[in-house]
Amino acid sequence: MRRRRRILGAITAIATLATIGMTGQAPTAESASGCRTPSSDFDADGAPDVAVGIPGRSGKPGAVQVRLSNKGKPHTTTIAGPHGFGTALTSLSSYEAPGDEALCSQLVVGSPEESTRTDLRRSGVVYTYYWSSSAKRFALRNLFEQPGESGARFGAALATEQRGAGQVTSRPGTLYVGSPGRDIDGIPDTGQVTSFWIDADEDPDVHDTHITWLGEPVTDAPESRAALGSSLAAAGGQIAMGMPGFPTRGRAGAGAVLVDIVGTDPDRPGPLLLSQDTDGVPGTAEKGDRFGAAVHLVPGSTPGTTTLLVGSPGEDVGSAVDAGAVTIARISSATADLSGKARTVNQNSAGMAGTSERGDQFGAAVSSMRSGSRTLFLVGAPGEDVGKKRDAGMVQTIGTGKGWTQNSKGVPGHAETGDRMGASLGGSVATGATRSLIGVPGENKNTGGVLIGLPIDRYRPTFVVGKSAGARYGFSVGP
Ligand SMILES: [Ca+2]
Ligand SMILES: [Ca+2]
Ligand SMILES: [Ca+2]
Ligand SMILES: [Ca+2]
Repeated sequence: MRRRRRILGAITAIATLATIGMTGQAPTAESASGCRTPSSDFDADGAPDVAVGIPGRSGKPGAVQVRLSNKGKPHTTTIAGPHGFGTALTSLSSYEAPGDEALCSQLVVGSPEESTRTDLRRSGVVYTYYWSSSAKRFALRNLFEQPGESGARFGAALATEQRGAGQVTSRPGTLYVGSPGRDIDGIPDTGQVTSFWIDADEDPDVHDTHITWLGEPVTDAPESRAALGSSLAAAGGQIAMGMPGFPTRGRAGAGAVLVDIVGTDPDRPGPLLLSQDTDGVPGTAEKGDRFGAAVHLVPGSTPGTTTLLVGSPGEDVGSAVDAGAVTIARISSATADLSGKARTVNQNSAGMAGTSERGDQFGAAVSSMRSGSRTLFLVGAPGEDVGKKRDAGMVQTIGTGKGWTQNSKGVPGHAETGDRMGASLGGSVATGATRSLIGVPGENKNTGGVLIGLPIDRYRPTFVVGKSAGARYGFSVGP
């Protein structure tokens, strides 16, 4: 068994802001046992909501738009922020006791390009908001950052274990924050993941529970440009942390993923280092594969295991450079070991739509969805060319032979050069969402758009386009 290798985190200096006008709610018998609405339901009306990150391009301001179901009268609200605000999104609970129901689905926004200090650049900030039903707006609850380091990009990725439909949680969730540009021991861009929980106090404190970084004995030493925390996923009691720059076998940018068991037991097994060099994982670790550029976890498809999807958008398939691949691995819930052999698919594999071509970047985003009683794995290939339209993008499900571009029947819009459909994915079942969310951040000269749902099971998807040129609406979608 691997030893626990965690470097227990000293509590780092964290700025918090006082809560803005939290109104206490009287506990009721019905709500006494915790959060009953799914994570994706920010306004707690029983229907999932959609959050869209609009981080802006070329220094333009960022924003997050939330499309609330609002008891059948859809209400759209936008939170403005600096450039990069909305790069990552998730939903977090701070529920501790009856009366904390308004904190069950807080919106968490990563803003890695900003800094609250004038002597720093791109150190990164994370914000939390709660929906104020009386004020009809998201109210800032707190913001926090790590001790200063320019270029750390704290908040470039976020993950929390989500609460699906019918699930109840009664403890604060653990929020994981990636800082892929963090330097450890002076080694550039080693990257770091820090976990937090945020209490339910009126003047909330952010508690950091541990810090994960690379080094003895996970690896021999922190690795230059590993970029740990570039991607994150949490589900089934596990956390997957992508480090697409990790030099597996000494190959720059081959990439790897750390998978750890969530918890505080110091005797629990240490994290698994998974790469294309791991026994039972197909393929070969090569320069620029970027294994771990995207990760997604699906709990419980086989009892006692969690299914991990890992995107390698830089994988070459034959002579097709950066055609991309996705690895599907089952991870033991008890030990975080690989369970059985992993498999890898690309667009040339049986049961896959399309053909592996140069620059497809299949696996740049990975997620999952429900179709009838089946769980399907969803993959984005934002570099897919559609006819002569370069990088129009495509999404597809593994093993079904099905894929969709904006020229597919039932998909609104048109495949155009640079749309990059499938660059981001959200709306997995684990959040309580009922429809997949597919980012099209390059739509209309980087105005961006989001496709809500796919034309399957007789569903008619909708396509929402942003309002501001260059804003990249749909760079992230969630939760
Ligand atoms: Ca809702
Ligand atoms: Ca490879
Ligand atoms: Ca292709
Ligand atoms: Ca288009």
